[in-house]
Amino acid sequence: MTTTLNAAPVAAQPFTITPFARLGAEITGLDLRQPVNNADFARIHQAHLDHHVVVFRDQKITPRQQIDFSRRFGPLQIHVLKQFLLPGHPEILIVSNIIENGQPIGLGDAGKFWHSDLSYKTLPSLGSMLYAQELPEEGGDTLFADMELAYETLPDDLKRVIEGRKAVHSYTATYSRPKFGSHWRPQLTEQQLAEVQAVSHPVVRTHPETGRKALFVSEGFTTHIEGLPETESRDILEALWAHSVRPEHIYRHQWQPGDMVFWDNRSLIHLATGCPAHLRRKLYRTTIEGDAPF
Ligand code: AKG
Repeated sequence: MTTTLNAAPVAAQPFTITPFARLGAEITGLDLRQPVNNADFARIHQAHLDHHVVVFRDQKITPRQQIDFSRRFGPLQIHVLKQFLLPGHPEILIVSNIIENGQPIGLGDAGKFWHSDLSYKTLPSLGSMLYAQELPEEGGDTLFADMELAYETLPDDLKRVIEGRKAVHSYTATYSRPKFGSHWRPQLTEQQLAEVQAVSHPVVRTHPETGRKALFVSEGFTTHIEGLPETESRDILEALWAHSVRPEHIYRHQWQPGDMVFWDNRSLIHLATGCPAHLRRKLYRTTIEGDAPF
């Protein structure tokens, strides 16, 4: 005789989703240390699609729990800068300005330019989860710009010129930009360089889940629009970047202890505003793989 052990059903959690004024929503009353049942997961997934950024408040999770929860949205991507991965948990990238024993403990300038995570990969990221570990008393905000709204409100002449075009995204293009200074990022090995070959993606992408169109270019990683003379490509990209980050497209996240922010890299770009160098800031990022943009 065989006995079947029925797993106990996972209890629902009575959490609340409260939209922000312009973009984004916060989720309160959800404890990510506890299992999240399928119905609750579906609500979170929908909130992410509807609001583009969701802020899970008051979390007290371990790296393992962050990884497991992130994985429910898709496979995780491992950052090319292996020296900044959390020991024992390579799925977590440490984002930090902290220097210990003369060495940075994490990626100090993640987000110095507007960007969409891993847009320089063939399969750019679906979304990223950034979980606060140590927050400065001053500064350290993260800005998010709505690239669907940016596309919708783009003047018709710009829409016409980018229609059907592709642009090149490169991880290393930013290395040569004077704004970064001379020592902001470590040299890449041959193997690391091979992992980040430039790719091209549509300038306007269609969200694979909602069908909505968004601009998919950023100051951080887009180098040029294919098939246009260099100066025209530069002028158009600068016009697109300026339009994307108009104040009415932006949500400013002011971090609170326990925040984990989950944004959609298919519909947003983001920027770290930075904080005074003497203040410590540390966050853990998981990055979820998405589809090839179309
Ligand atoms: C990233 O992880 O891609 C960032 O841009 C970090 C944002 C932040 O540190 O506020």
